Amino acid sequence: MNFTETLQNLTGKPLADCTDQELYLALLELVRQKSADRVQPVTGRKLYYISAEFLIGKLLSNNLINLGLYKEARDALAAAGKRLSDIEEVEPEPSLGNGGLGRLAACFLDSLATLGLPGDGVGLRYHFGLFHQSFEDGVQNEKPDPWLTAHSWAEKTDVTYPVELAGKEYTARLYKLAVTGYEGRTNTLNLFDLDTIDESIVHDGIAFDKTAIDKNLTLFLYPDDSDEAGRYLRVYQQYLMVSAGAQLILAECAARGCCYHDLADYAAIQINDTHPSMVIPELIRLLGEKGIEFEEAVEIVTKTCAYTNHTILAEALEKWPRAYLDAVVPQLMPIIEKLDKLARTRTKDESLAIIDKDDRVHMAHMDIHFTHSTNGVATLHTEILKNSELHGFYELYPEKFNNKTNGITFRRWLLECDPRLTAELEQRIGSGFRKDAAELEKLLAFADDETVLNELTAVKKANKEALADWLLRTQNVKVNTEAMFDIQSKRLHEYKRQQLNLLYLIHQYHEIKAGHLPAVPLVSVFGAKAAPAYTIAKDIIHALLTLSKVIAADPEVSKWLQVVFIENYNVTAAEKLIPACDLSEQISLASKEASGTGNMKFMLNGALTLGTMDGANVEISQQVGDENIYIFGQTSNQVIHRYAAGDYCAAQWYEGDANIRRAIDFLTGAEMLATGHAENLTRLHDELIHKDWFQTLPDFNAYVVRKGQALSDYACDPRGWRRKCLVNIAKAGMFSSDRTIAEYDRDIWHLGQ
Ligand code: 6GP
Repeated sequence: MNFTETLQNLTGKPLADCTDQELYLALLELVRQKSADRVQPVTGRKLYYISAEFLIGKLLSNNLINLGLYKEARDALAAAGKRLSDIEEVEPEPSLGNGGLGRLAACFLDSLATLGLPGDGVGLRYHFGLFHQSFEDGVQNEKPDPWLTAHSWAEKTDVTYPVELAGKEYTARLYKLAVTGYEGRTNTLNLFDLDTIDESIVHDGIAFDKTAIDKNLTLFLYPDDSDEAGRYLRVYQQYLMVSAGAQLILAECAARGCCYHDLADYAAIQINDTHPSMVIPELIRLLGEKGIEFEEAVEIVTKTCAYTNHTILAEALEKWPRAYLDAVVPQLMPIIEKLDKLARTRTKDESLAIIDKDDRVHMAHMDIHFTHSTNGVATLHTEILKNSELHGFYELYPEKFNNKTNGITFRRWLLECDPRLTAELEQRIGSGFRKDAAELEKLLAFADDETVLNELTAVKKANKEALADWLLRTQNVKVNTEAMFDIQSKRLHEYKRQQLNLLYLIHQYHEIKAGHLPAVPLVSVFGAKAAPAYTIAKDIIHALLTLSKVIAADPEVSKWLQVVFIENYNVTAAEKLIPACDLSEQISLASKEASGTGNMKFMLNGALTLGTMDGANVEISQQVGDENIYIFGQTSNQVIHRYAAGDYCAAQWYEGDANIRRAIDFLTGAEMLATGHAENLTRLHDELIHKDWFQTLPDFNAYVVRKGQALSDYACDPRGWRRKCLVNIAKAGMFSSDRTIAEYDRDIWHLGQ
C-alpha cells in the first residue's frame, strides 16, 4: 500500500475531499501506529526524567520527520491539492512549559529516543498550558490556552495510582504520549491527571478557585503563586507528580524483575530543578512500605537520583515553609526531618541544612545531600554554583558536581523549522549532519566560497520574507524585509534585560531625530510573556508596545526603525522567528542566565549573537571565535563583585550620563504619555533610576557601541557578515542535545547497562 492509500484508509474518503481537520486526525493516527512499531524492550537501567514542564510544542511535523514520513506526507497531500503547512495549523500547541527549562526537557526526550536510549519523561497533564497572551490597550492580557481535544497525542490509559494530599485520597490517572526519535526508538512521556478536573471553574481570564483541589489540580501550568493559595497549589501539584511518578517507576521496575533493593540497577531518575524534589522522600516512604529500612532506602535513592540546577536566581530556588508541607504532605514530613538530621551529621554548617531555623524546607539542599550528582547547565553556571552559590556543598561533596552544557534538538530547530537551510546544507555537505551534528563543521570548507555565501544570503532573505508574511497574516504588521532583523525572544525578566534593548531603541529614536542615521534600517522584534503577577515585567512590555506606536507614527524615524512585539510567543512562533533572524539578542546580566538555549537556536540558523559573557554565550564565543560574535558588557566576575560590594547606585549612572538620562526620561516624556499609561511608564522610569537590580545602566554604552558595530558590519561588509554566519552554523554542532544527552548518559545515567 502506498502512502496515499494508507492515509485514505484512515480518512475513509479521497484525500481531496477531506477537511484539514480530518487529514490532521488521520496523520495523528498514522503516527501513532508507526511509532508503536518502534517501541523497544528495556534492559538494564532506564531513565525517568521528572519535570514539571515539557514544552513539547506541536508534534505532527516533528513526528513525521522523525519517522521518516515527512516528504511522503507532504507529496501525497500536495497531489490531492492540500498543504501540510495548513494541516500543521490545525494542531493546537501544547504549551506545557514556561521557557528554557521546559523546552530543554522536550529536546532531551527527542535526543534520548534518537540515540536509542531507554528514557521516559514523567510530568503532569495540564489542561491549559502557559496562558495565551494578547495585548489590549498596550497591556498584556492572559487567557487560558487549551490544547486537549477529543483526539490528542496523550492517550488515556487504565493505569491509576492513589495519591494522598492533605489526608484525602485522590486518583492519579496515567496518560501516555509517544516520543519518536529520529530514525530511533519510541519512548514515552508519562503525564498524570485527575479525572475530576473541571475546566468550567475558570473565569475572568485565568482566575479560578484555588482551593477546589479536586477540580483545579492540573488545570494550569504554574498557577499564579503570588498568594498563599497559589503557593499551596504548587505543592499539591508537585506531590501529585512525584508520588504517581514514583509509583509508576517502582511498578515498571518490579515488572522487569527488580526486588527494590536493586532499584538503582533498573532506574536512573533525573530531578529537573527543584519542582520534583519531593520524589526523594516519597521514594524513601514507598520503599519503607516494601519493607526497606530508612538507612538502606536513603542509599538506594541517592544512587538512583541525580539533580540538575537551572538557575541561580534566589527566588527560583524553592524553599517551602514547613507549615505547607505539614498540611499537604504530612506523610513526608517525618522523612524530611530524618533526612535533615542525617544531613546535619555530615556537616556543622547550618546554611547547608534542609530545614532552616525559620522552618523553611530547602528543596535544593535535599537534592544535593541525597542524590549522587548535581549539575549546572553551562560551564560558567557550574563554576558559579561551585564557587559561590553552592560553595559549601561543593566543599562537602566535590565529586557530585559536574557540568552538562545544554543543547537543542536539531530535528526541530533546523530540519523542521528551516527546511531551506537544511536543503542548502545537504547540497554542500551531505546529510550526515542530520544524525551527527559535528558534521556541520564540513561547511567551513566553504567559508570563502562566493556561491555558497550568496546562497546562504538567499536562504536568509527567503526566511525573512516568510516571517514577514506570517507577521502580516497573524499580527497584522508589515515589516521591511530589506532591514536587519534583530530579535529578542525569551521569557520577560529583568535579568534578561529587555529593558536594555528598550533603552537602546529610545536612544536610536533620538539619534535618528538628530540626523545621525543608522547604517541600515532595523526591525527589532520581541517575543515574551511576563508572569501574570510580575508588575515590572508587564511595564516593560507596555513601554515597548507604546514605543512601537510612537515610532510608527513618526515617518522620520519609522523609515529606519520599527519595533514589533509579537503576541503570544510560543514554540510555534519561535520556529518562524529564528530562521529569519540576523542578530540574536542574548543580553542578560553576566552571571544570571544559567545557559540559555535560544542563543544556540539562533546561531544554528545563521544569526550572529549580540551578547554578554553569560551562560552558554561563553561557549558559543569559544566555538566561533571573537571575530564571529558581538560581545559586550561587564563580565560575571565584575557583576559578582559589584553585588558583593553592595554599592551599585543606578541614580549615579543616570545623573552622570546624558544619553542614559535622555533615554530613561523619554519613558515619561510627552510622546510616550500621549500614547501609553502614566502609571506603568512612571513605575518603570523610577525603577530604572532607583533600583535597576540587574545593572542595565553600567552596560548601556557598551551595548550601544557594539550594536552599532553589528549594524555597520551588516550594511557595509555584507560578504564578511555572511561569512560570520557560515562559521556560526558550522560551529553549532556542539550545541546538539544529542551531545548533551550522551554526556549525561556517560557520566550520570549509564542507561541500558
Ligand atoms: C532556565 C534558565 O534560565 C536558562 O538559562 C536555561 O537555559 C534553561 O533553564 C535550561 O537549562 N531556567 C528555567 O527556565 C527555570 O525555570 C528554575 O529555572
